[in-house]
Amino acid sequence: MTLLLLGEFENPEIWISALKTYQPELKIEVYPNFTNSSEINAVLAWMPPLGVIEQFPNLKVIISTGAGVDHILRDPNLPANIPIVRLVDGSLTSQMSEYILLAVLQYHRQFITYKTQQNQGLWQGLSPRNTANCTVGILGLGVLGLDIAQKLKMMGFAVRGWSRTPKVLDKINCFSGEEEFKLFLSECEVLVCLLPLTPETEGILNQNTFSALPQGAYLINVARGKHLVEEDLLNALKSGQLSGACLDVFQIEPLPKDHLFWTHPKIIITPHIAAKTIPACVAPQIIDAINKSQAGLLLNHTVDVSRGY
Ligand code: NDP
Ligand code: OXD
Repeated sequence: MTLLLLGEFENPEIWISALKTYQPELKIEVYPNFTNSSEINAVLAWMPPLGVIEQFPNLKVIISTGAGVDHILRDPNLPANIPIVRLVDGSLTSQMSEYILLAVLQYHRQFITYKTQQNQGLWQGLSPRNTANCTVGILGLGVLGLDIAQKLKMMGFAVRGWSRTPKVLDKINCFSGEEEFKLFLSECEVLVCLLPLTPETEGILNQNTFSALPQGAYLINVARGKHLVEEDLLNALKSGQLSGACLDVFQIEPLPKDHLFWTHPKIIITPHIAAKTIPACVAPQIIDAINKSQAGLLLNHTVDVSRGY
């Protein structure tokens, strides 16, 4: 049984060592260096090169090294009927919630203005804001969206969420489907995007969405760069419809050196680090997926390819 690491891996050795801690006898190869395509039974992938996965006739499972799977599903030649598994992991969830909490609090407690005032040597308190009056809207109430929704609720924010299917959650105002999208947006002072990238969600952070938000709303995008129409964001910041944005993901990554976002005074950027997979934390679930797929058992966290997530 052989596992192939395929695509972008900053440090394959760390992955190999983490996986071998749990299954020392597992044979692991790193693309493009593999011995025999018919020996590959499992692929662990991040941004796999297109057209490669279909070359393995005895493949039993494709595993994403992250929570998202858009980077795998973009391959038009994926073999049908091979299960795709994504990671659901406590360390990913808590990193994501920490990042969003930081971004929400930075906006809510006006740290960006205080930093400007510091640069000007200005000692001046701004009007305090009542947390209960600040509505944070979460696009996507899945594993990650639900966790941050609950944490923000515990901190006293008014929280609402939007999902594809209806949900009922304690003290979180839930909306679903296209028909309730505008109603959901109408009170979001802060909008957080935690949707998977699918044909339905691509470009969802656009001028129509921004104009349905209260004036001066703040945007946090931690999902995928392709959710955001970047030009629409720049226009909304210029007009004051949005007061600022915190972005972790971009249409092109790494963000090109000459991109306007780098120096925009109302935009905070980070290099796709909101929640980074820690190999030692996720190795057990990867080994479990490999072993179950070989034994023909039911796998956890499989993706519904027809839904795209
Ligand atoms: P889940 O699959 O658990 O949740 C997805 C949520 O989005 C669900 O609530 C789902 O609705 C909702 N959704 C999907 N499609 C639509 C739609 N068309 N309309 C309305 N709601 C929709 O995903 P996770 O929470 O685990 O992860 C979300 C995304 O976060 C990942 O796909 C990835 O892109 C991104 N991510 C980014 C990271 C970073 O470092 N920046 C790190 C990790 C993840 P329903 O509940 O009805 O199914
Ligand atoms: C993920 C990511 O999907 O890091 O896990 O973006």
